[in-house]
Amino acid sequence: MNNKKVALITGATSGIGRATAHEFAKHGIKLIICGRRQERLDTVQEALQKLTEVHTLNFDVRDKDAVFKAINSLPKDFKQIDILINNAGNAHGLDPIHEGNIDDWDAMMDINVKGLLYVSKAVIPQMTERTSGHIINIGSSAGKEVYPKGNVYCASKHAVLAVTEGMRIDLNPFGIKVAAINPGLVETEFSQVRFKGETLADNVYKGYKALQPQDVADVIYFAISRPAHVNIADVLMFCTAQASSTIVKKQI
Ligand code: NDP
Ligand code: 8X3
Repeated sequence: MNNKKVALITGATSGIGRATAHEFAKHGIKLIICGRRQERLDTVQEALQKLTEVHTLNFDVRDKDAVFKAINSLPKDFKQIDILINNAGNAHGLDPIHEGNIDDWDAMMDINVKGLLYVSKAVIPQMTERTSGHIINIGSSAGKEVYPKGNVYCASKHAVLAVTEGMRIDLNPFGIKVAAINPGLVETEFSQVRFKGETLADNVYKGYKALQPQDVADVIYFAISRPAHVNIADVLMFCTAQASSTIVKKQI
């Protein structure tokens, strides 16, 4: 009999999600890795299948039908999801509200909030049925405070925190753990996406040591490896150089 836990990680093709997949694989957790870039999924799968069993799912979290189709298509060995890491997301743009781009707003609300809800809706019923499971939503320090030009991204991450708290309350009768892990600046492809590949993105992590994806993966693994009676409900983590969204000590 195979007793290994199964984790589904969204946004596993890059950054925090990919580092988490690596960390979980080291500990023998079976993985369902998700993202839109199939070649990246294949690369991660190839790297990790020496350590654990890995299944890939390619879908856009914005596409409700694709989310359900993908998760319902899981083979028998991966059907029981014990751990859900809702990580897929990004910032799109950094503009004052009166100059914001509506397509950017749609992307952030559709991916960071609605996408997280769709994936959760597809996974939660089997957790309530089994009365067990662990859901970790990747929020942000931007879900705890609003910074200049952060407006809609901050709103999306405040929503992630509200949804997390709502899940924790509603899933309490089922013994399901729900948590939010909220990092500050993490050096990933995040700024490339936010600034659409502009050179501005190159400077975001310069002059200080930002959190690395592995730092966040370490905390996620710590959270999921606690004893059954312990739920790490909410974590705010910064690099040492960062005190708040707007205060970062940089070498000039
Ligand atoms: P990356 O850009 O490196 O990774 C984002 C991941 O999300 C990719 O794997 C991407 O996969 C996936 N993704 C994005 N859009 C979609 C979509 N529409 N459908 C499916 N998957 C999608 O960024 P990070 O690792 O930094 O970001 C991960 C999470 O961490 C996000 O929720 C972000 O808001 C949060 N966060 C990041 C911080 C930072 O400073 N970097 C700080 C705090 C929180 P693909 O493109 O293949 O679909
Ligand atoms: C990512 C961190 O400060 O760019 O969520 O919003 S920040």
